[in-house]
Amino acid sequence: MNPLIRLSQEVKEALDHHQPVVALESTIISHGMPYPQNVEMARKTEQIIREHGAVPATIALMDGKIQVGLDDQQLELLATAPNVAKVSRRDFAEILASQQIGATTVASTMIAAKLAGIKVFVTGGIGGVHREGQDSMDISADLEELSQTNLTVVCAGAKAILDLGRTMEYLETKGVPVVGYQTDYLPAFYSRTSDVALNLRKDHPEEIAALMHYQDVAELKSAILVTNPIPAEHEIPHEDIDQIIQQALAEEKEAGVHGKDSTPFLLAKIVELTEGRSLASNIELVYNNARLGAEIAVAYQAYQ
Ligand code: PSU
Ligand code: MN
Repeated sequence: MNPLIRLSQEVKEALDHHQPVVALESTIISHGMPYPQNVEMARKTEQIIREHGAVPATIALMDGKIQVGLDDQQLELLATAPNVAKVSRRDFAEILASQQIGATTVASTMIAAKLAGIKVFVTGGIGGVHREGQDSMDISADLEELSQTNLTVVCAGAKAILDLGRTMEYLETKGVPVVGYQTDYLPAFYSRTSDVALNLRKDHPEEIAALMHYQDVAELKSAILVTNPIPAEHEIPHEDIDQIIQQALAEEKEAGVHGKDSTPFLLAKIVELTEGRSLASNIELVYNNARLGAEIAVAYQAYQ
């Protein structure tokens, strides 16, 4: 095992016994949701993964180590401490070197999961090409990571704060298979569908496990991105959310927010403008992804 990795007891035992493990990110906890909903979401997500036969491994940087599997105290710290850094690939070494507390994004959680030997990772939404990204060049490092780190990432698509069409073009250029789980169209996070058609649909976790197997054996170095629509009873229709997103983007421009503060700013603004409705949806889609991620990790056991 890589010397920077520090495993919790639960994760260590699971990996030692080749049991299914599902990685979880921590930026969603520290920078994606308010307290105390963030810590409740994190605990319940872990619980859902256990109930579906896998072991959860929430990842963060602390004490100069990559912590894989967090105890209650560490989770609480990530959810409440004001000085938690948002760590993407660029920031990874520096946060370790300076022994700061770092919450991992999709990109950096992928790096950590790969080092720990974990094949499946569950999140809410990935970063992507921001609207007007063709001018600002604000393209999440998540996309580049998906192109170079082979594991399976389960998400609910991408938020409409992003340019979904350009995000998909980028992933196609980089050779990342994007799977619609029981859908032919890219899910748009709060909404079950967008108008972006996908070229790959899978209806069962076993089919995704088979895809993972061939991705491995063919030594394709990119990730597989599984997009899982939010359950219908929790979705927010396009008409409702689009206008809110427009307003959040306008306020961001006015406040002059950019770079790594952009996504957290927009997420918090949308929660505020929807009076919490978006938060409830966000939490439910993570639970839905946790169920699917655990099922995929269990199905992948057939190939280990
Ligand atoms: N999208 C969400 N919720 C999130 C994030 C994205 O709906 O919490 C977080 C994830 O950690 C993702 C990161 O990896 O934001 C992307 O940030 P950036 O756009 O700065 O790369
Ligand atoms: Mn960015």
